[in-house]
Amino acid sequence: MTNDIRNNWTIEEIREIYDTPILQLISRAGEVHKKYQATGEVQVCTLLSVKTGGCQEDCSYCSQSSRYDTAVEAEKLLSYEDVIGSALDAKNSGSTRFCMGAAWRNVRDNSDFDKMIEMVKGVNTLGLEVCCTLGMLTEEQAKRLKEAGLYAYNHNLDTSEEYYGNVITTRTYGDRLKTLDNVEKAGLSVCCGGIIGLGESDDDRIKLLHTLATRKAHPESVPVNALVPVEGTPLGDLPRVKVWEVVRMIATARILMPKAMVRLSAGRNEMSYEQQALCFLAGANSIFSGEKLLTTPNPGCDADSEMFELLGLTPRDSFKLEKSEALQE
Ligand code: SAM
Ligand code: DTB
Ligand code: SF4
Repeated sequence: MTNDIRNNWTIEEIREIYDTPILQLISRAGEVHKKYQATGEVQVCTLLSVKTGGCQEDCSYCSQSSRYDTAVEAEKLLSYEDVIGSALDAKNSGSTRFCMGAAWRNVRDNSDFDKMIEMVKGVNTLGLEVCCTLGMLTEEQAKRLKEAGLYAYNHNLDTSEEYYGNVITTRTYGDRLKTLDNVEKAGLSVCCGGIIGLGESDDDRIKLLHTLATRKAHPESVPVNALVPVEGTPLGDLPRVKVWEVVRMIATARILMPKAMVRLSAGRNEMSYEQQALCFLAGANSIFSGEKLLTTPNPGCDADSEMFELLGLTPRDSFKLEKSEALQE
């Protein structure tokens, strides 16, 4: 394993990895993990929906699209004080990354964006890695966020380019890729992953991983979400994916992108500690903590503390990459 940071993976190579018998796959991913990551260390992150619901987009999995009749009501942007209060709580409960989400199609140059900029500044001063997920944005908007102290931007590709139109019709895969380029140009850390369980095939998952792993620079962060079926959405009746599928996706991502943080994201609420342990063995090294993700339930802090204790996991420090690079200089 000398040359394992590669961005010339072929679909066939990825398929071969993805199709490996599961225990062999976990074992190989574990070797890569041991070489590039601190085994047993898991970053704890907190999500906050700062602008909930009323979104114009038609993402067929989403509780926040105004096109579907779900239990989520449209709300206004949260106040600066509320957001900073939540960030402080997150820090005090052990989170090192704070991600603010808005149900926007794209960022607009309006007073809400000015307020977001202030929130980013405020959270940054708390010493947390600040992340935002606000929909599509321009290079100028990405630069403004960077100057305010934003560390990372989350923008998922969700699935393969071929399957995308079955899930979302109000924007294209190309639109998403353009935003990722803008995020990169602004010097922000890229967080980009997907969802499994949307009715896609294994080939669609392989193609998504191919798109991520053949970018000039791998995303620093790759969230793997399992669909949380939401009543009222077109995908509300789909069955939940099997844990083996989550493990397979995580392990393949770990092998393809050894240095990335692979985040076990949506879907954890239905997973036992044993099932989550398999995900950590397969290379996941981050979770979202707290009783809510953006709008759906998540295991609370008490359950997660118990799991960390049981599995002997330690929470990862913030800005670890930068700190280790500074030491090497
Ligand atoms: N509006 C912004 C956007 O779409 O980029 C940011 C918020 S959006 C809710 C963030 C990501 O959450 C989506 O890209 C999707 O991958 C994930 N997500 C949303 N609803 C989900 C669900 N029901 N189950 C699993 N993942 C979900
Ligand atoms: C990501 O990939 N997963 C997180 C984070 N990025 C923003 C969001 C999951 C949302 C799950 C559905 C909800 O709670 O509304
Ligand atoms: Fe809007 Fe994002 Fe939900 Fe799509 S995923 S409907 S863009 S909030």
